[in-house]
Amino acid sequence: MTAITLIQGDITQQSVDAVVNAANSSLLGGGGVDGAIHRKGGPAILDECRDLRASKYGKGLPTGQAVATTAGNLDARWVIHTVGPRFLTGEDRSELLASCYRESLRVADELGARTVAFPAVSAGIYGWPMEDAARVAVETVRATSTAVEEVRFVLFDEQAYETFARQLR
Ligand code: AR6
Repeated sequence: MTAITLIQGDITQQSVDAVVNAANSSLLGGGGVDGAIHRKGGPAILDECRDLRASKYGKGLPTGQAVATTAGNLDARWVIHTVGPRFLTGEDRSELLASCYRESLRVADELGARTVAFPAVSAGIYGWPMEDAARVAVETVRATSTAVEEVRFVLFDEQAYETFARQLR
C-alpha cells in the first residue's frame, strides 16, 4: 500500500530515497525545479546526465520517460529525471504526463527506493493548468502498483498545495 502525502515546500529540501526532477529531454538542466535540483545537488548530477546523453540518450530522453542519477549533495540517494509534456490547447497529452509518474515509479522500484518526492511535473514552465496536473498526478499514482511506500507531492506554493489536497479528498 502506497501512502500519498502532501507538503508545501522546496523539493530540494526533502529527505527521501529519490527526488523526481521535472527535467527536459536534453537532461542538461534548466529553470524551475530542474535548476534548483542542479544548484543544490551540485555538479555530480550533471556529470551523470552528460554520461547518459553520451551512452544512451544521444537524441535526448523522450517525453514521458524517466532515468535515474546520483542525488549529489541532496539529502536523497537518487534523482529520477522525467520529461513532462508541454501543455498544448487542442491536444490531450495527459497520457504522456501520466507516463512520467508511472515511469518514475518503475525506475524507483528498480532502484529499491521506498520514499519518492514528486514536484507538479509540467505545471510550471511547461504550462499545464495546476488543477489538471494534480488530477493526472494523483489518479496515476493511485492506479500504479509499486513497492514505493510513500509518494510525497512537494508543492511550491499554497495554491498548488490546496489544489493537490482537493484531488486527494
Ligand atoms: N520545489 C518544488 N516545486 C518547485 C520548485 C522547488 N524547488 N521550483 C519550482 N517548483 P517547472 P515543468 C514548482 O517549471 O513545468 C525547466 O526549465 C513550480 O512552481 O520546474 O515540468 C526544465 O529544464 C511548478 O508548480 O517544471 C524544463 O525545460 C512545478 O514545480 C521545464 O522547466 C513544475 O515547474 C520543465 O517545466
